[in-house]
Amino acid sequence: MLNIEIDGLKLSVEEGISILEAAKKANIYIPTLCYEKELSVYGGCRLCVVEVEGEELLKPACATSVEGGMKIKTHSRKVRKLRQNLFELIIATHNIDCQLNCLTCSRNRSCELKKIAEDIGIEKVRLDPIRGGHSVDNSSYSIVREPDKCISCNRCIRKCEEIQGIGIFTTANRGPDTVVTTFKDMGMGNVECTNCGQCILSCPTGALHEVYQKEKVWQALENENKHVIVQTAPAVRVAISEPFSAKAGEISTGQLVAALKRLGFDAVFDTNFAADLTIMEEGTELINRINNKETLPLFTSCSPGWIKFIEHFYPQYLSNLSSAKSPQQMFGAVAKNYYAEKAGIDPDDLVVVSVMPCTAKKFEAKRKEMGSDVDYVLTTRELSGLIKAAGIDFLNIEEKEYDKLLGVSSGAADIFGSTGGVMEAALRTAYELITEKELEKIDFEVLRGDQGIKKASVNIEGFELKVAVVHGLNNAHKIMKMIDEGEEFHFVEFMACPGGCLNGGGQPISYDEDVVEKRRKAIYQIDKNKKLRKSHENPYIKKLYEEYLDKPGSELAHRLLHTEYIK
Ligand code: HC1
Repeated sequence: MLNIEIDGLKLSVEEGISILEAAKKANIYIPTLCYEKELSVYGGCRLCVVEVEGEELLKPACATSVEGGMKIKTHSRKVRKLRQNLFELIIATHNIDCQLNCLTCSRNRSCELKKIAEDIGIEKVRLDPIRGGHSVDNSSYSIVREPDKCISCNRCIRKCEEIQGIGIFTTANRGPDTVVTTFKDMGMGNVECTNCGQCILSCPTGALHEVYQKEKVWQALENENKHVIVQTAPAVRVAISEPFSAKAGEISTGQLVAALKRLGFDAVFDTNFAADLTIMEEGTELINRINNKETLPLFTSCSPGWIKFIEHFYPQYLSNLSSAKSPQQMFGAVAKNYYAEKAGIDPDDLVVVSVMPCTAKKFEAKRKEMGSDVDYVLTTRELSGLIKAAGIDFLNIEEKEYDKLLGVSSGAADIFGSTGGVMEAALRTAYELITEKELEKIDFEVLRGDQGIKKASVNIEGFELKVAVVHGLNNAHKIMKMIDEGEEFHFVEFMACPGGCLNGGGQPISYDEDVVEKRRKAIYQIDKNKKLRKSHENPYIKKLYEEYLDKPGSELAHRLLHTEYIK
């Protein structure tokens, strides 16, 4: 341990950590725009400069390691002046129109520039803008890029490369003309982007945001000739209250349903119902593949970012993907067929809206393999905008329950929202379907938590089922290498986003570093609180098979609920 002093506080800190980390441990705030805990240190914005006694030049706190005896000042006059000057330069290379267009910017409530301007006491920006005029990149179904709002903090570049193992972003030009772009400026829709939206979560400004479908949903709700229904993904219920100033990890299922009803949806259903259905179809596929000695390992197919990733980088493994559509798309197919028939609605008059924590779901709904079963996809963030626009007091609204037919789900479906959840849900069902015995311990702790690759072996009547759980696409590269080198698995769960959908690119932007862990705890709590915890015990799933689909893997189930991905 090293003894240092920060702002007069005597501290004992570990060797090798940065001044920024040491200050953080002592609850001393140092502003920064380019630093992000899980990314490599870039040291580009320089806002974290501090004064170290005996050194003439100020030091970037993120890129300077602590040394024994250091005496550091984080907000001396010299530091404050330089920070303000640096900030003005950053603002000048940011589209200055943000002074005019702030009201309409996607990040007007969560802009890090605005926060830092206040934190460091900026009263006036004295410099004229140095650049602007880059066109908006609208080439993607999921993500919009507005280069004039980019401050070249490099976080999206590092996130995409280091965490997701892809690297679609690069910088072009030099000096004040530096701009973040894609290969040959081709646009995000034309490069190997998986639409995961992790870059949006890292962007400190409004330079990256989802493709909005809010207006289309308002129009559908206002059209009296349309019957508009909505489904909500597992991870939305533990994050939707955050934009209403609730702390992270609140369970808001009842408020979510009530707000959607107040917005005017004709029925409020749950993607979780379709998650239970996915388990029935995917579980059956796994059992068949093992029994018939077909292609293994089976890969889960519900994360559309992962699907795009395997299409781009490992097309030779496409036949390993489960043919089961994702719960979002299964819901759409069941709604446009079974629900429409039961409710006596012409499918052409039925509008299916999804609320997803995910930007890639917008792309998934537009894939030609999916038909037009899901009409519009809103992110959790977009839905919070609709609720605010409707003047709903979200935190105090009286809770409501999902509509029954496609709204009842098991706890196994809830945990789909976390990495490891799909596998745990599948094992709860597969074990009981194969053995016809009750699974005594239904919590598979070994599959939970945020380790990048988790492996387990489950004994099912003498058969050792080897499974793995992977999240974050850089980890997907790693396990694909392990599989290439001959490591044996029967079933692998992949989620594109680190942490799973809880941390999807469409979730509220949070400054709480533990936000994913808090959301995860909440989602496992929902599962624990439920009586119904296994997909195959869901009475409405049984009813769907009895009344309509016949049995898992039936001809009709295949026509509606399965697909094929061809490169
Ligand atoms: Fe997900 Fe899924 S869990 S992919 O992460 O399988 O988005 O929440 O909706 O479809 O159910 C996302 C979450 C979600 C699907 C389910």
